[in-house]
Amino acid sequence: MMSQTLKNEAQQYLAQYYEENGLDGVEQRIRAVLKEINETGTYVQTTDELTYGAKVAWRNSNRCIGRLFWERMHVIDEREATTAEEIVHGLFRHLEFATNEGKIRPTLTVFEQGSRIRIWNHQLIRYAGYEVGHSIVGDPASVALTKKCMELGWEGAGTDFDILPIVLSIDDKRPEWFEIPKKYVKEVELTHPQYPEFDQLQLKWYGVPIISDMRLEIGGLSYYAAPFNGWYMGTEIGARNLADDFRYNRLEQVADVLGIATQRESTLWRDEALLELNRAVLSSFQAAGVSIVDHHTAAKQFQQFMKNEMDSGRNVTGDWTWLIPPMSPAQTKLFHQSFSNEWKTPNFIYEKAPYQ
Ligand code: HEM
Ligand code: NRG
Repeated sequence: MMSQTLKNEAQQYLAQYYEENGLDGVEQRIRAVLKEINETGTYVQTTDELTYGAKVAWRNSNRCIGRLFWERMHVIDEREATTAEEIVHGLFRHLEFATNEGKIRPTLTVFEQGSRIRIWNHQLIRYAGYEVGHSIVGDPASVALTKKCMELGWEGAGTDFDILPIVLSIDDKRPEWFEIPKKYVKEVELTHPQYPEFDQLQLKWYGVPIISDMRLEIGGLSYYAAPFNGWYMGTEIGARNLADDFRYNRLEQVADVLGIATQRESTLWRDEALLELNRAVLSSFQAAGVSIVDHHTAAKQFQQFMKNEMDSGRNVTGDWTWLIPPMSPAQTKLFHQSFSNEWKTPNFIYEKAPYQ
């Protein structure tokens, strides 16, 4: 970033941080930061500045329906970690702390600023995908990363649910991979509250979604390694990951085991199978004591978030196409609202994967 842009962004964020937290001394802090940029070309944020910035980045995530809880995220400062081993242990600590035996804690771990450290995984925990002949075993969304892992010497068991290793690179050094110890990975086997036949599908999903490939931007600084998590909304698993025809594509099998006839579209068998699959997701997570939210509750929580923001004198930005849930969207208030999709900073930004 150009030094003048960095100065502007730094100044703007510091003003916001001091203002929103009712702190004194903003002029002095800005003077010190400008001097530091003149002398070193960049600056270092305090843990408090960084922590609040990460929370505001969540608040500004236009595509996220879960933002009501933005102030209650745990931020872990791992900027001292430099070697791959130190970083991976920081990631294991994140997994353990965030999972919390199922009572999921929204958490973000931040590593050194800049782009030296890259996490290659899209999420810290995700299933591998293998091309086998003309079909795919596992998660089709993971095929490219899975290939890379295998080139690096990793071997998966070849099931539909192999957890990928964590892949890290530092500078332009060859990436290293680390298998995640089982004790850090909570998974939920899916059963249906009414239909025992559902068990035959042998479906499961992991408990904690931890996005690890987005860049966190705060006050002109970029943190390329800043994985974060909340808990799942049930439809992410039941209406997308397991249902999309370009993902696990399991709707026909769900219909088959539940005895739903699939001959005619107008019976709405897809909708029926989707509903039962989503009931299974929510009830299995609940029975296993793993935090999850249904889309109706999440949409109501989002209305509370909007109210809180308006009461604080801020306007809420959002991306309607992402905010509406993929099941029964018109049954939520969100569907009937519109949002400005203006981009605010601090925020999370997509980055091209290091292996592409
Ligand atoms: C997107 C829910 C926590 C940042 C989403 C989506 C859902 C969601 C349903 C859309 C995902 C999709 O369609 O693929 C939730 C819930 C949370 C939560 C229920 C529980 C606390 C968080 C946290 C952060 C965050 C802690 C960051 C600190 C984002 C971002 C996106 C997103 C950046 C967009 C991702 C993308 O563009 O691929 N969230 N979220 N969310 N959420 Fe949240
Ligand atoms: N749809 C993705 C996860 C995207 C983020 N969702 C959250 N984030 N709930 C999936 O794996 O299905 N979060 O931080 O809680």
